[in-house]
Amino acid sequence: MFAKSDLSYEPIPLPDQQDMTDADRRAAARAYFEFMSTRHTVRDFAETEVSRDVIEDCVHTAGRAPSGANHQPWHFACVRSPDLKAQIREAAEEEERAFYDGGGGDEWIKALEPLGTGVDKPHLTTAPWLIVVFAQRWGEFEDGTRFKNYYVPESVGIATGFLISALHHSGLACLTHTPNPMKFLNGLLRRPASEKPVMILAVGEPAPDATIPKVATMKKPLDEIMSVL
Ligand code: IYR
Repeated sequence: MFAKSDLSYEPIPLPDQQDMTDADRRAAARAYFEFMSTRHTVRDFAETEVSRDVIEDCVHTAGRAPSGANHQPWHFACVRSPDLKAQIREAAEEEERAFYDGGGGDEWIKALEPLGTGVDKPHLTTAPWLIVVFAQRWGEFEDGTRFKNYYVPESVGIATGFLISALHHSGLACLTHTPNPMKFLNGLLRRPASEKPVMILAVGEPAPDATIPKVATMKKPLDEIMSVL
């Protein structure tokens, strides 16, 4: 993506900033909190189609995230092919079977009980899109030479957060799903060995009768997650 010659320092004025008063900011911050508080992880999806443009704009937003040395060490493989989704489901359920049969360890499996998760992953075929997030361990210049990436998990985590909030903003629900190990995704989605699959986001409209586990709404209070010094 990069040519070595692109990488020199050239400051430009900060573009396109909002002009807000402190009162505007208080209203905006509160409204965004209220809006994001309506986001819930959903496991039951409607099969209703979601257009490719919507997914493209949400992934475009993810690509606006900050990253180590601005290397943008991510790739989002967006799967809508029913055949590929079925193959992903089959491989993921096989791994989940090993996990829930004891591979995950007693403590981990017990911690998941209140969430009601299990081996069956119907969302992998019912959701109209699966977005598979890949982290690029290293990058390549146009001439094929490699360069190191920095803070890769942090950068990909931030971009995925941008993606989840863009999906919610677009009226879509998602489920972050992490079968373990996920190496099978490189083969199915033809991604290079330099990329590590990080998670699958099942994306779509929630089913009309979708439920969520009550514990998932129990968020820590502000005074537990924030200190002011
Ligand atoms: N990958 C498994 C297990 C799982 C792990 C965590 I941490 C969760 O928050 C939920 C599930 C699964 O998807 O069932």
